[in-house]
Amino acid sequence: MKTRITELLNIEYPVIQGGMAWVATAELAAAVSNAGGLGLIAAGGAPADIVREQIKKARTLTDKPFGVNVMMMSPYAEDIMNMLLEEKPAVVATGAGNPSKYIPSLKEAGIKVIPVVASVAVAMKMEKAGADAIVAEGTEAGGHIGEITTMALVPQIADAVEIPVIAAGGIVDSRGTLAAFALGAEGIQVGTRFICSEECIAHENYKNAVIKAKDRDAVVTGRSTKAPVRALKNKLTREYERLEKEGAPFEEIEALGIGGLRRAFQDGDVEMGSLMAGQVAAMVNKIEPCADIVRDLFSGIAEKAEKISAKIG
Ligand code: TUI
Repeated sequence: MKTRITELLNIEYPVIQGGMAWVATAELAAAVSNAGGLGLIAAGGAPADIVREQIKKARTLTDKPFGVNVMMMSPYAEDIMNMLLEEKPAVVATGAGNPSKYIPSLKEAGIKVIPVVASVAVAMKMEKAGADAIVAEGTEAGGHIGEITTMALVPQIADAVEIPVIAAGGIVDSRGTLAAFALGAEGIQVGTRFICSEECIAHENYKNAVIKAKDRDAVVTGRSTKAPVRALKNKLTREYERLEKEGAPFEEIEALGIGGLRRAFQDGDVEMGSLMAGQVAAMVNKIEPCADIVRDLFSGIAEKAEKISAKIG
């Protein structure tokens, strides 16, 4: 396949692995890059030296380009950006905030910058600030989310910017890939399906929870505190819902979530852990190697497009 994304990133398939905190380690990133996509190490809430170690580890596992996703709300975001200027990964992706002030120095270091956004206005701001591409992430995604669906967001962002657009949120198989291209994207970002890869080191309880999930199980909490997060329904999300309904103080609601990611991904606590996952969790049914996932995401899309074309005349 050849799109502006494969050309920009020097990769075989236009797929980026989502920057999932705790899940997206050096092992997963290297496996996705070795499979011909672009793997990302998620910095999440980790300090810069830990992220640097992950980059060094990934370099022992792959010769292919990979990136680092920086969560802009992290207290370590600035430290991490400074470390990245030294380590120079091929790509820096960002989420949950505005990376504008870091873009000039990243680009000067030869690093490609790809912000994840959930609105047209922010996409335009990122293009102006010098982003190389943009991930348009719909509300179907897991984790911290915006309000607009992938179906509505991707074409609006594709119309509003010149730089290539990567669609994210709700993409789990080659039907989603084809739909993303139909909406004007030139690449896809996939998170949830990679949780259930062999190379992902997340706890097996968490992987099994994704595999067991049904269509309505990936629920949103935190709307009342303006920090909506999509995760699989469990004791934690029910507790959240109760506190939100009672109008509990902001601090009490927030306190509930602290450590939730670690509890899920590291300890395998499927009751009080935050099992972040997208709406397509229901469509992930097995654990398989990243190479099989990447191949399947693009399998037969030309034939599928032809079938549709024949159907609609
Ligand atoms: O960032 C994500 N997904 C995430 S981050 C995360 S860690 C976290 N954990 C608990 C609570 C909150 C965060 C888990 N999942 N996706 C990308 C994304 N970025 N979606 C929306 C945005 C975004 C939001 C605001 C990007 C930019 C922005 O503001 C830009 C501006 O101009 O201020």
